[in-house]
Amino acid sequence: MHKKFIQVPTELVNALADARHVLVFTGAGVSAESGVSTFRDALSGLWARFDPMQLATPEAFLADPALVWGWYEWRRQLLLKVQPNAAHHAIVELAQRVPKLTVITQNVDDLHERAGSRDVLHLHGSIFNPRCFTCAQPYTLDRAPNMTHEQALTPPTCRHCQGMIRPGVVWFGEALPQAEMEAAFTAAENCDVLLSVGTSGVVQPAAQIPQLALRSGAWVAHINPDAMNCQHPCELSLVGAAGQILPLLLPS
Ligand code: BV8
Ligand code: ZN
Repeated sequence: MHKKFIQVPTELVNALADARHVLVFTGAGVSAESGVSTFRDALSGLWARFDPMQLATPEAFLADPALVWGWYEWRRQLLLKVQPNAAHHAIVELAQRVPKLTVITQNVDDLHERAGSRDVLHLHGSIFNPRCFTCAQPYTLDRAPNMTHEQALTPPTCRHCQGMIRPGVVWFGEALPQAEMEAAFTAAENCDVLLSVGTSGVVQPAAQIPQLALRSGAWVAHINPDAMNCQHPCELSLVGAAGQILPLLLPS
């Protein structure tokens, strides 16, 4: 297969070279080349009959704690077996070449941190930080779940109040963490370039971040195998995989 040459628009090359503050906003697509299925990919096995929107809710957890806890433990176990990919590493490299870089992610994995990114803002929490559903006390997961196949798994109980332990993620219908939200919106208002990497831009309120950056005068580049329809003169769509495109954007 001939290697597709991706032409990086000069405006973006120049904007990155002059940028004081770059914001990288990521979704599930940034982890796709690590082998992590994106959020909208069909769920597998036990959960195949569900839409993630139905399972990633407090109601679904209360209705069937083992079904939902099992799904997260299965995902956590898979995450323990994968590595950050070229996209995560390019973001770490970019941070060395610009005065200030902020990473904001919708993902609940820790691949940015494992690649070396620092102070990553998790708008939707982390699959590695469970807490008590009742008293919100953090719970320490002592090891990888020994799941050989997709299965329902009874959640542990809280050592403080015997409540059920839940994943430390933001479910649909739940508020995003206030501090991370505010920091993300402030970064969007103050950045010179926002790279939106691997997100379908469907989930609110996170999806407002690229729009806020555009309105504040930043360049916004969407990096996604799906072309994004750009409405604004400073909005670009770079069509391709994050692991291929991000290394091309690194200022010399
Ligand atoms: C809230 C954690 C209020 C769980 C997640 C306005 C209008 C309509 C609805 C709403 C609205 N405001 C709020 C809502 C409701 C809802 C919502 O947005 N619904 C949508 C779906 C219509 N929002 C909420 O409920 C939010 N809460 O608003 O609360 C409130 C306020 C006060 C008090 C109480 C309540 C909470 C939303 C958070 C939900 N939790 N995750 C978990 O992970 O299990 S969101 C979930 O979707 C993931 O975090 C995921 O990251 C996120 C977004 O999806 P993407 O990251 O974009 O992933 P997706 O699969 O969609 O796309 C992947 C993309 O990658 C694709 O475009 C693909 O082409 C691309 N790609 C593939 N390969 C590559 C690639 N790109 C680059 N390189 C590749 N190799
Ligand atoms: Zn508790």
